[in-house]
Amino acid sequence: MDLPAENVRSMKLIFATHNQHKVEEIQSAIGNQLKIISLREAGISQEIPEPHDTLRENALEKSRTIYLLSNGEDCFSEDTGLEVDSLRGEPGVRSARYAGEPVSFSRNIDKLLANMSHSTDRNARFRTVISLILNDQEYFFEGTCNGQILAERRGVGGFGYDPVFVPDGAAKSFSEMTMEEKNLFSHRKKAADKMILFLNQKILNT
Ligand code: ITT
Repeated sequence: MDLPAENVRSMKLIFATHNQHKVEEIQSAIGNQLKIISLREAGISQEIPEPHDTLRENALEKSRTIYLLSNGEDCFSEDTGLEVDSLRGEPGVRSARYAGEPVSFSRNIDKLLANMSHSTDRNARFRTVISLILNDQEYFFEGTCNGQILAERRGVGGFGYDPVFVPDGAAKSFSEMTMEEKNLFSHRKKAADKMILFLNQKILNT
């Protein structure tokens, strides 16, 4: 597909995720800089596989799947992992299903806290890899957020591991923050900003 000419605001991109929290966060991170089409709006309900051992490969699998299902629409996806130093990078690429199926944010946190019960090193980071397919070309953007894992949950907002993660430089857990506050630190926001910058530059150079 050709790039819509004048600016990024007139572009539309399908966001290849079934995680509604991610849709809300990406929409908040991007604002009105470009139009995001959710899978629901695109009429796509198929499960998207994420069988690989790296965030990058899984992100690419998701965007390629939606690219094919949508007959070649521009789209992007992201894969995110929580990497805990004292657990040698776990749960990492397995973050969504750390405590097995069916996916449960609560059981994942229980398992994480149990595995870290004797850890004095609480260092961890969220890492997001965005995979963008634009005009049949593939691009990647990464964002990380370093922080600490709490010994117990704090706050009720957000999703996933947010109740036990305090980003460096903050006093609150992600769950205690508004979405705007989380965006000041967020791995996802950093990766999204890189994609927007890339799209703006691409259009300027077209
Ligand atoms: P899609 O594959 O459909 O996008 P998903 O939830 O399966 O959705 P991931 O494979 O990227 O997404 O799973 C990453 C998991 O890591 C996710 O299920 C959460 O448990 C956790 N996670 C991701 N981003 C997070 C964030 O910003 N805050 C807290 N936990 C997060």
